[in-house]
Amino acid sequence: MKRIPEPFRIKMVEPIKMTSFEDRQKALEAAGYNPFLLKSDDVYIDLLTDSGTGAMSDNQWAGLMMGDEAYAGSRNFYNLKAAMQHFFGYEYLIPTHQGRGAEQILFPCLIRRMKEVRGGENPVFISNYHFDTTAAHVELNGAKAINVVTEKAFDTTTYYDWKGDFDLEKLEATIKEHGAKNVAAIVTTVTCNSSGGQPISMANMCAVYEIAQKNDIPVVIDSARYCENAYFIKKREQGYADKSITDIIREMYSYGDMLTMSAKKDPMVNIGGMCAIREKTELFQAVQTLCVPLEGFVTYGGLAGRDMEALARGLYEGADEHHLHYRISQVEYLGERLRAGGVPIQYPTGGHAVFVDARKILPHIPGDQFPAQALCNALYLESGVRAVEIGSFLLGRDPATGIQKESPLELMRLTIPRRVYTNDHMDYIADALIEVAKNASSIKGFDFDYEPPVLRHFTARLKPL
Ligand code: PM9
Repeated sequence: MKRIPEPFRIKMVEPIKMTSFEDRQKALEAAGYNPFLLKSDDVYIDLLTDSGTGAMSDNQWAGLMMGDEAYAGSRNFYNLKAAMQHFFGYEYLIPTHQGRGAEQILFPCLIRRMKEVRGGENPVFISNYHFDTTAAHVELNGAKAINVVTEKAFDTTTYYDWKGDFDLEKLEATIKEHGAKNVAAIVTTVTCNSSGGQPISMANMCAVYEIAQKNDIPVVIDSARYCENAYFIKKREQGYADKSITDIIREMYSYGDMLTMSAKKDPMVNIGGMCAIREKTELFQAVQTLCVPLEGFVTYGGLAGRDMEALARGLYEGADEHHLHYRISQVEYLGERLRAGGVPIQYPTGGHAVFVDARKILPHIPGDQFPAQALCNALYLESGVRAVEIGSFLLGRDPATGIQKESPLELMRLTIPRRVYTNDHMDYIADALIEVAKNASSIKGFDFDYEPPVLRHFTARLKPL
């Protein structure tokens, strides 16, 4: 597997330090065996998330000095709006502090619109896969979050180009079952984080939009990793090899009516998000109205002017093809090294992370003892690498019955921050995990010491069994 050299020079460094096995044992115990509760200083390589952890460029840092911190009408808002229109073609922008900020102001308005305009009573959202905060905002607003991703996503060993695609038959059947008037929105997540950072094809996005239009349902594009999705389309889908990433992004967003974005991912800012709507409708006015008390005035939405400037510049850098080629190749390199070392992963490797199939490595640990969490803890102890669980621990309980939901997959996500770690770091991670997997039979499961009622994986404490 070829290593693509970094398309940047390193101008500033941030020291990281390796700790001893004993230090890590103590740190993990103090953190209740939940890597979210570790201190960053106790981590050598941090693969918890690619969200807000990327390295900004000199151009973005320079943008911070150009902040116009006027309370209203900051010039940076207009720069952001111009960049947003350039890529997405949506005219109406509301900045937010991050992705969930956009969800919290848009989703209640979509539900109200569904009730008042379309006469629905029992709101549901349908997605290829709702990310956990997205599902939480759906549920906090009294609606149901239904996922209809292709079944192929759950077969980690078999290669499939589009493991982020909607199962179109299931989508139509779900609309029929609940009644179109009750579907507050269809959420197209690009790339599909929960199925392994897997892309959705242009053909599938187009078909989803046709179904939505036929049923008068709005389509929201959850846009955390839209550039990575566009790159996969360019590389894998017939007819796109000669198109620019910008043109591919524009076509992708022609198959949606609005977007929410966690800008902490592809546009490489440490904080920021957006909600944008194609047309000026009552919906836009309702979202703006909610933005003021929940996020901030409509031209800053919780962001400083300087943050909006860094984001405006990041939208261009995230869509640069050289950057994307290196980015996707680095993640793929780690995936291929692990596969060569006998570690089972979601295959092909996703855009932002390698998802390791913990169920296959630890078949002796049942779902309710959190095998992927156990693997994260074992990897941390071995190497100081912090990964994150995407499985039963994250999924939680059915809010109606309190019973642990059954997770289709138990995954450990090795999430690669953008422009932060070198290819040598990838080798270190691969060597460590291959070693852990060799001794998997000695790894044990976990039970709760403390379990919060909502989004429990962030703050829960565990005890080893
Ligand atoms: N995703 C992630 O690590 C960060 C939070 S959990 C450590 O994958 C999608 C597809 C996401 C996402 C966050 C959000 C929420 C929405 N959609 O974190 O609020 O992957 O900016 O975005 C995380 P914010």
